[in-house]
Amino acid sequence: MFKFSKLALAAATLITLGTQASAKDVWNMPTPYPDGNFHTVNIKAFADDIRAATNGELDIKIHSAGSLVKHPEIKNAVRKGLVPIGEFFLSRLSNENPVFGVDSIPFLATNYDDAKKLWDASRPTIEAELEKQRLKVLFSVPWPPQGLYAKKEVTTAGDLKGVKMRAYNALTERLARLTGAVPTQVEVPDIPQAFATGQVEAMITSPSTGANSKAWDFVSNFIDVQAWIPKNIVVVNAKAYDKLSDEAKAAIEKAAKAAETRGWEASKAETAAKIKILKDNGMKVSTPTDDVLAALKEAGAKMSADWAKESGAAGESILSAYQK
Ligand code: PCA
Repeated sequence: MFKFSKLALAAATLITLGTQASAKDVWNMPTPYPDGNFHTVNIKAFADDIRAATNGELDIKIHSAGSLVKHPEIKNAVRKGLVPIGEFFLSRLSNENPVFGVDSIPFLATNYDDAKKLWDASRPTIEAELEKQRLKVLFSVPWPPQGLYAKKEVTTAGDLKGVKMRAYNALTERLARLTGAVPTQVEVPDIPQAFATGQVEAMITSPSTGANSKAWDFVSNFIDVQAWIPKNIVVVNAKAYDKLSDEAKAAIEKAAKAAETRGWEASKAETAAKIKILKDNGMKVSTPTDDVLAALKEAGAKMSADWAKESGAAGESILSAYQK
């Protein structure tokens, strides 16, 4: 009897140790985008840095392309502690709170300098809002500027009417509607299938996602609109973070800073490299006609006005910090 309880005690101790950071921690990390995508590559380097800095005590395993948790569920999975850490597309959360969507307002920030300014201006609010959900922001990395992919040529505003348009959040849905297109939500891994089955015939996304999806298999035109520069964000469950040793926390902080800097640089390099791949594979790459640009800008202006109304004082303070 005595022997047994001693054994039970030892087992209980082991189990307790297993949940503490001093033992080896394996963290499963869901991400939405494919292995070859530059965000995923950047996150793998982030995990490698942490593994090296902690001598393998904190081992982050990446599960890309929604393979462990589907994109729409990633934020809540981290929030609930089903996984300790995850990546998602920040402006997906604009339904919860418009401040999360500020980087996806058409034509507000369309080059990297402005996108960086907008991130600096919005980061404190976004961090505070996510902190309310016990989510700690580690880093955020932009996609290249968003452009229009279409099966048919789009040279006039009228060419967008009735077009079945892939959307990736509430804002792209709204933009599609405002230009007369018909939106459908499709996650990145499902893009080729959605085009192949005729569910969609156009989309607004980056040269990266176009090239990663082999867009030339299903569309011929890329119009380099440079309409906005949206971001992915990596967050950690605050409770899981708090349990870590000081050493592991420091390793995460350092790796996160490096990942943000590296990711922004990778994104800039990605833009021209992936446009070249689109061209090399026979796609027609063009700049928007005045008519198409005017239609998109008109829609963008409506969306900006709506956003300002919906986001209230929080939005106002982000915009005034951005415009400084
Ligand atoms: N690619 C992702 C988000 C923005 C982008 O460039 C997507 O198309 O869903």
